[in-house]
Amino acid sequence: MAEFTLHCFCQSGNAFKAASLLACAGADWEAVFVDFLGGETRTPAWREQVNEMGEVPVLEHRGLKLSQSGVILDYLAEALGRFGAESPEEKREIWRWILFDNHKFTSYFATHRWLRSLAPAAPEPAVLAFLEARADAAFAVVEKHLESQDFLVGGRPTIADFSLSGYLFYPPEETGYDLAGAFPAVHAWSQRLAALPGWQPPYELLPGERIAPRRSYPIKG
Ligand SMILES: N[C@@H](CCC(=O)N[C@@H](CS)C(=O)NCC(=O)O)C(=O)O
Repeated sequence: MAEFTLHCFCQSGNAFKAASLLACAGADWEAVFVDFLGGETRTPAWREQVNEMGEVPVLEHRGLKLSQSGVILDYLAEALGRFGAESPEEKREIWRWILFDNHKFTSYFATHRWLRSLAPAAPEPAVLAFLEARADAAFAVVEKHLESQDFLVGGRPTIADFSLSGYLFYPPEETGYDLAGAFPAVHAWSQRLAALPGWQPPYELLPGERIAPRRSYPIKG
C-alpha cells in the first residue's frame, strides 16, 4: 500500500492540485477513483465513510482523512518538506492566494467549465455569462501579479501555485479559455509549472474516463 491515498477523478482540478504536488514531490501515493459523474459522492455511504462534505479530493495518510484542497496542500507541504513557506510572512501570503483561489479563481473558473462542458443539462446563458465575467476578473488579478514574477509567492513554486493552477491544464475546448492568447502571463506561469520534474497533465495523472465536452461554444483568446 502506498504512503498517501488520494480519492480523486480525472475531471477534478481540485484533486489535480494535490495529485500534481504529490507527483512533483516524488511522493509514494496511489489514487482511488471516485465515480463522481455516476453520483458516488452524493451517496450517504460515501459521505459517511469518506467525506461528510460530499467533495473530492480527500487525502488519507497514517489514519488521517483530510479534505479541502488548501488544507491537503498545506499538510503535504509539511509532511513532504516541499513547496511550503519559509517564513511566517510567506505562510500568510500563500494562504492569501489559496483563499483567493477557493473563493474567486478556481470557484468561478471551474464552475463555468463544469456548466459549459460537463454538466448533463445545458446552462442558462445568463448564468454562464455571469460566471465567465467573474472568472475573467479573477484571471485579471492573477495576470497582473504574474507579469512581474515567475511564481505567486517567494520567487519559487509553492502550494499557492499548485492551488491556483489546478484547472489551467484542461483543454481550451473544455474550459473555454486559450490562455496563451487570453492571459499570457498566466499561460507562461502554467508552462513553468508544467516543466517541474514529475509533473503530468490531469488526464494522464488522475484516474477515470475522459469525456468529450457536451456542448461547443466560442473559445476566449
Ligand atoms: N473547496 C474545495 C472544493 C472541492 C470541490 O468542489 N470538489 C468538487 C469536485 S472537483 C466536488 O466534489 N463537488 C461536489 C459538490 O459541489 O457537491 C476544495 O478545494 O477541495
